[in-house]
Amino acid sequence: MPRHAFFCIDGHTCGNPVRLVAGGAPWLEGTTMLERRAHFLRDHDWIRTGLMFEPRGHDMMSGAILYPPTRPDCEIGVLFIESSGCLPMCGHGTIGTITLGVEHGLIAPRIPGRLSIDTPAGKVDIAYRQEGAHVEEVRLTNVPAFLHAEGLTATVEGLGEIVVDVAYGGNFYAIVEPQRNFRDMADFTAAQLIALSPRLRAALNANYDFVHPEQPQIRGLSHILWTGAPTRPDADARNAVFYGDKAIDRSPCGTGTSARMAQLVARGRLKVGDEFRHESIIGSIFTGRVESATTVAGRPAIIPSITGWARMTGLNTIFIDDRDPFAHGFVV
Ligand code: PYC
Repeated sequence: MPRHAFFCIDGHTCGNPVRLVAGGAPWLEGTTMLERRAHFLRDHDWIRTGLMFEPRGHDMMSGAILYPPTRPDCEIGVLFIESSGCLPMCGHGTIGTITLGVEHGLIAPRIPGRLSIDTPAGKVDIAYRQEGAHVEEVRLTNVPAFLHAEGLTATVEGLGEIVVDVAYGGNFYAIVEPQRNFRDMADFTAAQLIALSPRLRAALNANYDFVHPEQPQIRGLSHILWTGAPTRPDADARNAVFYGDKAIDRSPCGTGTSARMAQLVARGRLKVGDEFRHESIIGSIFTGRVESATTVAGRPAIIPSITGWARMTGLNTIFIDDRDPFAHGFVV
């Protein structure tokens, strides 16, 4: 059959899309989700590009595929698929996946409202609040987050010299705080941030190494987190997270908020037990919390949690037809 069908549940988490693939995904080999991710990227990446890019998706498209877990302490395995690749971990993707998966009976926790998921980045604990048929809120307790490097510099055409800290929260983030050549994300349009971000990311990746000290398969700076003052009285800070080639996260970014909290703890601006309410570019909020302190390869780290909500937008049977010249998607 030249036509492949994928049964998807579409939704969004605080504004950023989540396409949960509920049927049609391939079997993957591997004893960890990181190994399965490598198999998917090697042999099946056309499914990601076909479902994420135009004409079936768009620049911001993001989703997940459910698998049996590879570890006994998790109920379900999750492979994240995005326009940017297969992220080790995705916060908004997790909140959307749990919401859509539980509401449709694809995820059945042993204890109502609680489960653990097996992600390429590691085990992530979930607590969710369900009212009737609907999941109202999801809290994820993330993999350890840590400040990886401080005060890295890069020269960015259009901005000049920029100094960043790089922190890990499931992906590596360059965090751009107020400085001589950057005041606040509010001074830029989304299009301007999309133009500047790849230059900053390329300059940092060219000059520095970003490798997880315990999981060397997780490497490379993928995301830029531009900071700003909140516009909502109930938020502590605002951010615009750039990912992929043209995407600005519409949600407050779960792994980005985790990385930001790790950086703020390392800098003495947050402590264990503190909450951090992060506002997105469109005004939606994730509530972060510094749950506890830990270490990663001997360096200080935190266990962050992120709370947010998601809503379903529709059921979507998507065809990828081998005869279609745009079967595997395109980027303009
Ligand atoms: O919520 O972790 C996140 C995320 C990463 C990229 C887009 N969203």
